Amino acid sequence: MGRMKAVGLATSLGFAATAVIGAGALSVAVVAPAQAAPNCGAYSFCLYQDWNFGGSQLSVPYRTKWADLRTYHFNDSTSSLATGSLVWGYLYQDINYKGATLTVPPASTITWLRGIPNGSWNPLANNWNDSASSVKNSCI
Ligand SMILES: [Ca+2]
Repeated sequence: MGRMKAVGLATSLGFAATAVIGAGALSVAVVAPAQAAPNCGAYSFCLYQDWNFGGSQLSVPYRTKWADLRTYHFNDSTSSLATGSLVWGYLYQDINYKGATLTVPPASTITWLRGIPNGSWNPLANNWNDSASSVKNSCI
């Protein structure tokens, strides 16, 4: 779910080259549109199945917490995210708000959670890609 998808849609808006991200022995140049389109409302905390806001979207409403993302078929699936301008988002690595926590301020976007470390000792699972198992929107 966090795998790379087709890259690049030429538009008159141009592109912003973002980063070169190492993937094991390989390095992949990532080019993303200058303006992403998370389609996330001001009060929502939005999770996306694929990087760059692709794939299925799960919108967590304001002041809502979901203890087990398996209920929403979104466990260990989130690869990018966005917060609305009026909310804070909280991701948890394990169900019931356990494990590593990622706090996301209002009006944020993270294009690919693979770049966000979670502190795990395991080098194969030490970032937030495909990791979130519970979530809160503006309530802790
Ligand atoms: Ca998890």
